[in-house]
Amino acid sequence: MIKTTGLLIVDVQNDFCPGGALAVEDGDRVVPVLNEYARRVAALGGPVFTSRDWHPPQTRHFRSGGGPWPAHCVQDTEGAAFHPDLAPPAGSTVITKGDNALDDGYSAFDGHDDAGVDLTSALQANGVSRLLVGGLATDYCVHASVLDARNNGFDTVLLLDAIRGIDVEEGDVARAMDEMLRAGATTATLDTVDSVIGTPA
Ligand code: VGL
Ligand code: ZN
Repeated sequence: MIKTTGLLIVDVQNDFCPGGALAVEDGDRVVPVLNEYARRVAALGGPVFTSRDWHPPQTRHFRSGGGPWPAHCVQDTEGAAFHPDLAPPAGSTVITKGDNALDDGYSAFDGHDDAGVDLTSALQANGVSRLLVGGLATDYCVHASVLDARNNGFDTVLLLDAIRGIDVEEGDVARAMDEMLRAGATTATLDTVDSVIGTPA
């Protein structure tokens, strides 16, 4: 059976890149790699989704509201904008999450497109059965999104060369990796992904 492959690019936003409010070390290094994955998926006719953390100024997610994080990715700020070099193909879909003051919105599957359609429905509408996942941060939003992708029945491929983590506590990234693999995620890199997703005929 031919599988349609989609790509989910998680939270490649200025605040998660060096210089940002919640910078992930080397977070910006995923950008050119993800652009190449996006090119390959689009060449196969697959859809590309880019999620964005999109918090209101006051939210339970921030320390100011009792949560764990400094303010980051506040709606309509420069920090919430996608990294300027991220170049998803025309027709890609933005998935907004964390936009409710009561929700952390770690998972892209808790988000919605501009029409309010959730990610699972959007993937199903595109016939996607296999989902490649990369972006930021490995131990938070990538982790939550990969586990939800598995729970929603998608073949889920974690892109090892296109993720970076925070490691608030040392070992967080390793634990997150372990959980994603135990949940049935497989892995690929740019060197191996063509053997997973195929190449254009
Ligand atoms: C994220 C912490 C707080 C993420 C978002 O995108 O991984 N991490 N909000
Ligand atoms: Zn956040």
